[in-house]
Amino acid sequence: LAVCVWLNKVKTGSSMNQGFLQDVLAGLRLSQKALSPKYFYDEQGSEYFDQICQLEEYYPYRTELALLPDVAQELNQFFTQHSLDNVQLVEFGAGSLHKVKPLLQELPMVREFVALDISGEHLKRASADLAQSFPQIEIKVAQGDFTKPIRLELSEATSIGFFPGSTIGNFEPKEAVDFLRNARTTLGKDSYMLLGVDTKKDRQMLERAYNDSKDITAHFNKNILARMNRELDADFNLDQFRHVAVYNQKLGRIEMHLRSLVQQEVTIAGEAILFDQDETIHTENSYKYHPEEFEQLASSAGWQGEKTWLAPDGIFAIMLLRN
Ligand code: AVJ
Repeated sequence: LAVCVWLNKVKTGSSMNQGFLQDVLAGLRLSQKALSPKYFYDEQGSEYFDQICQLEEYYPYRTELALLPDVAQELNQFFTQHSLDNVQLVEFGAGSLHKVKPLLQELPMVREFVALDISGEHLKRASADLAQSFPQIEIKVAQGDFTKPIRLELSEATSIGFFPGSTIGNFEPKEAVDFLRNARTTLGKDSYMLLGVDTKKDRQMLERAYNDSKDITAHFNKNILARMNRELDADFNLDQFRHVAVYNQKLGRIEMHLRSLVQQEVTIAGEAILFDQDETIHTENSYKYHPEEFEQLASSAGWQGEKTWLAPDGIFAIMLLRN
């Protein structure tokens, strides 16, 4: 199999846990307790996320996936017109690698695929499967945290970044600009970026997507507590916390929290953390953008809007940016 597991960026288990513990303690000492959503994605969390993607309420996954074959065909025309015959595709937060398949199927000029994800084992498994479907493409996977500036040793080929799923919405808008600016440097001149952006829409549809009837999203959210128990010698009682997801219309974001149902004390690696009754840990923001609003944000990071594909009723957008 043509998978090169490209693990030069991997931190060892212990230093990874060090960062996790430090971030957790810093986050839980804040007056509004907060944890980074990147910590959702251990093995268990990545699996919950895959289950979320199969939920009827969670429209972003299937809506984006349904757009991708058309996007891929038009990209093929675009690259052909611009005589780009040697392209490398770089995916950020690649996860289970479902989204890249419709692209690779239509884009013969893509010779190399580089995939980055924070959940290394999950990615490694998915890439073995991808390599079987696309034996002609060189596949490189790396475990990496793209919330920090990253440096990839890319080839001279034209690069196209791929950041699907509206994961860009997990960043604060300012951080999203930083990410896009870094990506522009990483991908190099004459590069492109293809992004999935979840759009602003009515509250009901948004809140339903994050409060599913099977409670999978609640399990996904609470997994961050379970993970602290597993990895940081913490003693969270998951039954004493409740999953909360609300649309903050003023800020244009879904907020996920874990609300303490009682006053309680939790110990993490020997440190006591106090919770008042109803106090929350803020675990995720998922920003929603009007396509024009996002184009504006991208342009402040030096990217130019090239084309936008909108799903029916404008419920999701895929945007092509040009460096
Ligand atoms: C992976 C960031 C796209 O924000 O919708 C799904 C994560 N959180 N349900 C999102 C998520 C709760 C998801 N992203």
